[in-house]
Amino acid sequence: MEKYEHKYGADQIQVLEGLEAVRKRPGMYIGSTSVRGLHHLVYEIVDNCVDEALAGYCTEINIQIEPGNIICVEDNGRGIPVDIHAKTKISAAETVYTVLHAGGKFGGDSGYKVSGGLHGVGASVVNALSNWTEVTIQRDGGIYEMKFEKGKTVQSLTRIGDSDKTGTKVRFLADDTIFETTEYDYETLETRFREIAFLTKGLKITIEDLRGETPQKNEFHFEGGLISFVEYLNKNKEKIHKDPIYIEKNVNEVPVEISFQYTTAYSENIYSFVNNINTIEGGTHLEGFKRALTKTFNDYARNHNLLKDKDQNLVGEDIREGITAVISVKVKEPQFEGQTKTKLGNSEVTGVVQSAVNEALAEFLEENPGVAKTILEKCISAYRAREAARKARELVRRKSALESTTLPGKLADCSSKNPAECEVYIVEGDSAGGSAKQGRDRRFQAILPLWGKMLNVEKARADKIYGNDKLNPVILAVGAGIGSDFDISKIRYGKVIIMADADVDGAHIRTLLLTFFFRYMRPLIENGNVYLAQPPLYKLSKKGMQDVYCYTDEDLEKAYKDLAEKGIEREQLGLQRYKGLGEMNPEQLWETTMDPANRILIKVTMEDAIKADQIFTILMGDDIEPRREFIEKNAKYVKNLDV
Ligand code: 28F
Repeated sequence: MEKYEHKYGADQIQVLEGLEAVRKRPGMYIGSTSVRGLHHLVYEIVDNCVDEALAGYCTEINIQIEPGNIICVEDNGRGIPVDIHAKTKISAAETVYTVLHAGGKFGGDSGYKVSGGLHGVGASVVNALSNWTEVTIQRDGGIYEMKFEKGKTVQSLTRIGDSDKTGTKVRFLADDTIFETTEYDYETLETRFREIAFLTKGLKITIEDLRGETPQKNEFHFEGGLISFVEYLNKNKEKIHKDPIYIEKNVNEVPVEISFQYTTAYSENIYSFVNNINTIEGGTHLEGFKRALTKTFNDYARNHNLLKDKDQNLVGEDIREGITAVISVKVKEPQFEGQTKTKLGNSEVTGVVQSAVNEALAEFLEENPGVAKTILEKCISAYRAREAARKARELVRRKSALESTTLPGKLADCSSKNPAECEVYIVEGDSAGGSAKQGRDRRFQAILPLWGKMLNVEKARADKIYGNDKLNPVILAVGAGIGSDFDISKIRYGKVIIMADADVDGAHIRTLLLTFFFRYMRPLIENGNVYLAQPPLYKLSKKGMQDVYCYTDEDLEKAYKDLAEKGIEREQLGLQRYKGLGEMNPEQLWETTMDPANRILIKVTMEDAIKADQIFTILMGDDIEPRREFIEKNAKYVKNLDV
């Protein structure tokens, strides 16, 4: 058996320093050591497989979560090169796994390196942050294996057999002294790999969970690529034209791929990606798409007399009403900006996307006059609704200007007027609202009780939103307007906290409010001002003992164990399961859910909002079938879901 021995030369020292740096400050390389950082380990490895697919050599990627949260990823690409570097006496493969950023396998030439959410820190970071990593490579007729522990080579590349296949397999166990948790969330990984399969036409990705007694497996393989992605996003919506429109063009060596389809919904759903990274904050590629869409549809409308000369131009908002779109570009040197580094800054990309869309869309509309007319009719009616909404808003403004208090009657405001320290609790139901008003700290906490079912924002156009008596109080309390008028600098509270029961009604209110904020006050979410209050699920009590509150089932088990260690058995304890906020008196509500000293608040992220929006579409959309599916899947919570 041939074994490659090597000395600890200068570059070996440099390797050890590099990996030490990663282990000292992991957050610098993978964002955090929370479950999000843990998932990034998998994304980094899979991105290397995706690069091999983009280069045209890999058609399949299999991911397994093995018992003990060991990850196994395998591709059928060419296999990482095993030749020995003349100078370092180390194989290319070992270099990729031990030298930081050594994975940039495609420089400026033919292919593209997609990079994970953290811009391709590479496999060496995964290696450094894992208790152990083993790599098996098949190529050149042989099977090669190498092993590492916390980044250090414990077995150099060794040929262990023959093979007539090619590919790379990596298994690793994340280091539990570095990560808060090493428990992978199957649904999160499944969602990301479905997205990658949509973005990489023809690539087959399977993911398997072998941990529990109920193994799960999903296979994603979309020859339709972005077209399939749009069809998936529109699954529960009523389309107004049969097939998604598809544009694919290479402009100045920037591959542009776009698909979009209009539905009867009023919201716009546009997802944009750069090198497979979901640019939630948008950027120049999205800007180029929006500009081209507006220009092309207006030109077509004028050339075909759908817009009279005296008519104003349709604005972006009218054109994008009801659109579901996915934009995917690949950029060699992407510049990411924004709060969460998910906004594309490269200015040259705007023009690239604009010219690609202008040309391809104009041609499509000329060749498909029926579709063009249907879409434009919707845009023009949106224009009319916007006019009506403007008038309605004027009316509401005039009306509220006339009324002495422009604040909703139900709002119990706080005395401080400094938004940075103020917070408003939007509370479900008058009873909980009542005890929240009594329990709160009125200096910086305002309470806005909401009652009954909120408006079904899916069906109502903007004009109904302004006037609606259920949402108007929220709009007026936040004080920053809605839609294109929304101005984040005018918000009256630094935190908008949704406090609803843990039951299905509470879930319904949460979904509706998140959908409303996502569609009409999106900056509030992007800016991290929206939170969910987390009331306790249980209370353990015993005479002479301080009440113990538990927020999850795991908390409860842990409390039982801790108390048993103090000699207090389960039987001696009273257990109350909270069905709703109304069961807590003001002091308990304050102490457990409102007091900043001990409460638990969950900050709403854009992903949460997007998921709520999709759930909302299922609950409120027109198709009955998906709603039944959703309810059956979530039946265990359903109390009286009367949607
Ligand atoms: C389960 C994880 O990492 N797959 C990979 C390749 C293929 C090549 C490569 C990777 C060249 C020298 C930098 C093969 N043949 N799966 C993976 N498949 N890296 S990672 O090249 C690495 C660069 O070092 C590859 C010809 N060119 C590239």
